[in-house]
Amino acid sequence: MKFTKILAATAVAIALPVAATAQDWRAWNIHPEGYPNSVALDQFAADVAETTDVSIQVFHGGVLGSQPDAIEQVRNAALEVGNFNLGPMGPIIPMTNVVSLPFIFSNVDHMHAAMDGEVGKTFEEAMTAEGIVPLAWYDSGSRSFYNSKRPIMSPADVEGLKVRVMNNDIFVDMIAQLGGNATPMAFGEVYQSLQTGVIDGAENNYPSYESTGHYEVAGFYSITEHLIIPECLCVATAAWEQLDAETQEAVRTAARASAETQRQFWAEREQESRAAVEAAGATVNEVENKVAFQERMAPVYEGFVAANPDLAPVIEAIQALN
Ligand code: GTR
Repeated sequence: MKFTKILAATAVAIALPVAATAQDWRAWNIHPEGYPNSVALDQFAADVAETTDVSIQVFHGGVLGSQPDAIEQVRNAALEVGNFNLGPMGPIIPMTNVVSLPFIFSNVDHMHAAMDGEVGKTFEEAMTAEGIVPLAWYDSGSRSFYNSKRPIMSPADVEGLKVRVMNNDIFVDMIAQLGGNATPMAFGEVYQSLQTGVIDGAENNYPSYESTGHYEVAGFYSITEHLIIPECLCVATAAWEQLDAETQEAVRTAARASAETQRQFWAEREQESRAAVEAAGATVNEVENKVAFQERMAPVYEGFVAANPDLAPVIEAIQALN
């Protein structure tokens, strides 16, 4: 309950201690207003303002900087809140790399089963210890390749393509195994790089392919669904620890409700975005033999497990849920 409300309700004139939980937070968001994640973040901020003394100002559209920088800032509590994809978190919190392994989840339900269960708790502990508390998991659908040159039907079609990836060596390796050349790049730079031919393609879900306008400059979208990466609604551990237990509970409740909203809007937006890009002239093609792509990823897994033997049980726990 808000301190001011308590004060008004009790009408106590004596000097009560200022609520230790009064906070002004800033939230980082890469997406534009109206995007499912943005709607969910706005709801989160409104609910938190309603039920606690924490006030959250949400900055949409990546105006607070690139995602890798924002993750660092939340970790150092220079920023308090962020909606992060776990892809670019891997270089900072190694455990999160597990969900960036291509084809680790066979579909979105598999991802939800993992993140809403024990695997999600394991991630929560590891992330919290590294300075970032995931309060709830958002959906990000599945990512597929798109480019300006040709439809991708088989791994051979990726050969020689310059493909933008999120900031993580796993994705560089993933593209290399398909014979392409990966360029890690900030999300906000992709449109111009596609337009000027610095890159030929990238990979993302339908809503981001559509909201960024990438379909205008890279009109072949091929449904490889090679990555299904969860996103978190995250708060800086240092900021979180400033809150008393009651406030933490209220913030968590608001975060869970925002995740429900996000997942609902997400499901609708995926379909709308696909229809919108096709109506605008993009060519979307099914990929019949996804296993051909999956098989190419064996060295990515081998290299990852060799470098991170402690994470093998997490991979196995996820695979066991399939
Ligand atoms: C989007 C995701 C963003 C960002 C972006 C990217 O799908 O929601 O957080 O990771 O992809 O490709 O950089």
